[in-house]
Amino acid sequence: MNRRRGLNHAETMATSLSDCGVGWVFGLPGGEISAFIEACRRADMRVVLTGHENSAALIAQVMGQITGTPAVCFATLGPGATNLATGMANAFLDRAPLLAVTAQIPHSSYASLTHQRIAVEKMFAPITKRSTVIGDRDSCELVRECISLAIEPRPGPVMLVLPSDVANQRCPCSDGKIEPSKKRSQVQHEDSLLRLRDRIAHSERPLFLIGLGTPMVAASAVRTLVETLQAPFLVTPKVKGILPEDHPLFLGVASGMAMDRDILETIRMADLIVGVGFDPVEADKTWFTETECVAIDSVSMAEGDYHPLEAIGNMVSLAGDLAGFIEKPCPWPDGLLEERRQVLHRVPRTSGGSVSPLGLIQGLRSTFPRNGIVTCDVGSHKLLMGQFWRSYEPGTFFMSNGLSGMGFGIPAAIAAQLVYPERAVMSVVGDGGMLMMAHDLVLIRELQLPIIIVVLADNSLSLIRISQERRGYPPCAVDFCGPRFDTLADAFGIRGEKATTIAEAQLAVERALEHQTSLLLEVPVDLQEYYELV
Ligand SMILES: Cc1ncc(C[n+]2csc(CCOP(=O)(O)OP(=O)(O)O)c2C)c(N)n1
Repeated sequence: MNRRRGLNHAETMATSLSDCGVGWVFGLPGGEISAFIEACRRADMRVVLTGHENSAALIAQVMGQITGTPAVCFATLGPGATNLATGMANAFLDRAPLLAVTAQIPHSSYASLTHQRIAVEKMFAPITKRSTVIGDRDSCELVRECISLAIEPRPGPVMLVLPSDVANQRCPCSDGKIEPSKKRSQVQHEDSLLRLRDRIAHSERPLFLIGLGTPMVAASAVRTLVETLQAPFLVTPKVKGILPEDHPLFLGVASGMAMDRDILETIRMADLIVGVGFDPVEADKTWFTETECVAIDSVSMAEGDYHPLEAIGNMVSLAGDLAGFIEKPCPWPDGLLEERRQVLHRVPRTSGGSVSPLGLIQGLRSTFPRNGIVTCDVGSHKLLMGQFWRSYEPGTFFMSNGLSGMGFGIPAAIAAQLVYPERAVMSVVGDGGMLMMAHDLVLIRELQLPIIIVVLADNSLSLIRISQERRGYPPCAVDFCGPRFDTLADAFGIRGEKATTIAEAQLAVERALEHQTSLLLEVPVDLQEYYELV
């Protein structure tokens, strides 16, 4: 007896999601999505209200990234769906597994009703791996297919559009037992791996570039590969911590972070880039047109101007096999290695009335546990966090870098804290990003999450201010008079503090860590330092 017989589409979707291990559903409802919400509630999933659909999409995708099982975000039709767009685009370009469900006006009145009618499935097609309307087939099969699609490389978002009348209609049910869909078999190409090995053997100064396609489980195999060749490595921001950044072969963080000119010079000094899960979606410059590249990855990354000699397959086996094929190490000269390491060394600015952002980041790092999880938002502070925050373990650093969308930092911290209630979680954000996502404070309080948010307050969208000035324009529409973030936090029922020195900031963070309480810490920073570092 098929236990799904007689269920409607909403119930079938919810049951299938739950059967696939989906435990969390985030969103902001409208009346038309009610049947789906009720079905999720009955299927024992946690249904969580967010203050904006973008937060729902961001929380769910970071949760999916950490756990490997997609979480769900939902929205109502029309404006609810359009509000999901930035979060979905973020999942698309940051390669994060995510399943979204939006309502749609009833199928029966679609042709006649124009109020709130947006062709949601078409709107989301370019920013999802698949975008489709529920109704003409078994929703259980469809949900399972979509979950597999969201997870398989490159991971990404899938959109399911549920017309409100279809939600309550009986779902056609395939009689046979539905097996969980199998992952595609990973074919390993030994020939390409050997060609790649030969190319590495002919190189004099290879440089590893480890990117977001490297799964956490491959960390140890990748470390063996790097240490076997004894060549230095760069990481991209989205995979910070995959190898410890106090490793003697670590030469910095590539892809548009602070000190990018120095990183590009390091890249130019190499005669071969060995990409490991490197995805050019993180590169804001096309240095790969001038430098020869080889790469291992789970899917081909060849696109645009990036055409490396690739070996495609399971990343753990590829890294392990390649390490086994390497006949002799190829280290860089000691002096050069040291010089490239030193070039990134920067001393925080001491002049200026307010706190140095770099000094603050270094101070926070020394206070925060080695395995603590940190997220950041988008802006000047992100470029410093990417380069100067030291990460030591896989999965301990999160930023938006494919889309680079403001608003990412706090939802990402919420996801991390929900997955790891016992671990220290901190989000470092600009004041612009904080204001954009202030509604998330409601959720932090509601779920009693001991997240520490540090706001680098400079009363400016500083990255854009700098960009305008570098283009020869006076600053326009970038400066603002921010609120007192400590009192804002109080208004939300969260502890708020203001620190005017690095030592005060460290003390506040230490206290919050000790008492495991949430904290919104405002630190007025000196934006002049950004002009020197970004
Ligand atoms: C949603 C979105 N809108 C606009 C931008 C363009 N943008 C990039 S950084 C930035 C400024 C962020 O300001 P703030 O949060 O104060 O951080 P800061 O630059 O001062 O560190 C803006 C507007 C963006 N990336 N994402």
